[in-house]
Amino acid sequence: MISEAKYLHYLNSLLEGNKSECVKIINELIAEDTPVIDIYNDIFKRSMYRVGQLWEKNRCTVAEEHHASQITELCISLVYPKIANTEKNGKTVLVTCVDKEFHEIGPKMVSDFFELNGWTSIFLGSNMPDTEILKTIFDKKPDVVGISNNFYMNFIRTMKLVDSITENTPEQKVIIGGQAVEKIEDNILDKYENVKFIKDFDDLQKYISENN
Ligand code: B12
Repeated sequence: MISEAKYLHYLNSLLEGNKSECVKIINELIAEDTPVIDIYNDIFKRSMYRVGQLWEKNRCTVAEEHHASQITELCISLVYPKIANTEKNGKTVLVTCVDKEFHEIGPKMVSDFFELNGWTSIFLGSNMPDTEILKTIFDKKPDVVGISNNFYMNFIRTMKLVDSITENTPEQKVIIGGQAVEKIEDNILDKYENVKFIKDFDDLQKYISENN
């Protein structure tokens, strides 16, 4: 559990664009052996959601939001050495953003979370064309494909991609996540046998435990 004081210290540093202070706080948490999932949920996710609220209310500029994203991505990579040496279980996940989706922090953390649980993860990042995703599925034959979609305008693209994957590789297990998907009615995925919506890390932990 990360203290409120630590979170607020990080958030203020992030909003000030104080990269070195953010790095210092994360390095301290790592040195204290704070669980990766706590750093991801209670620092990175929470602070970026707060940045989003401030941006919505015009209390944070677009430049400040971009800067906060850059600092967050840097800080996520500081945590990676805690993940890198996890013993592998032979399973592979492919994690990607849907085409025209630029929010890559959430799926990057999802990719790391799979690695923390022993999976090999292929993380493709933002704005991936469907054809390239399909090609990678054919080449790498992942056990699971994870698709990320935060911007609601891209939801139609997510469903198109899900349709292409299920048409071309009907046995492929697919999970989809992100804030755009959260808002969609549950039963939209009912017709797909192998497609599941995953809301957050608790949900993901459950999914991974069932599929390890
Ligand atoms: C940073 C940011 C950006 C950055 C992204 C930089 C980057 N390198 O990623 C930039 C500047 C590019 C950006 C652009 C835009 N953004 Co923006 N952005 C954000 C912000 C502030 C933070 C995103 C983030 O990192 N969150 C933290 C991560 C950890 O959370 P997460 O992504 O939700 O991930 C969690 C779950 O959703 C889930 N999950 C996510 N993906 C996956 C995938 C799988 C497989 C699984 C299992 C789970 C999973 O697990 C994660 C852990 O719990 C959010 C605010 C917010 N509430 O998130 C707005 C937000 C997402 N953006 C928004 C908008 C509107 C935009 C723009 C349209 C703005 C504009 N007018 O240009 C563009 C759209 C660009 C596009 N086409 O994608 C809206 C989206 C609303 C909606 N649902 O449609 C939000 C919510 C802001 C708001 N309050 O309105 N943005």
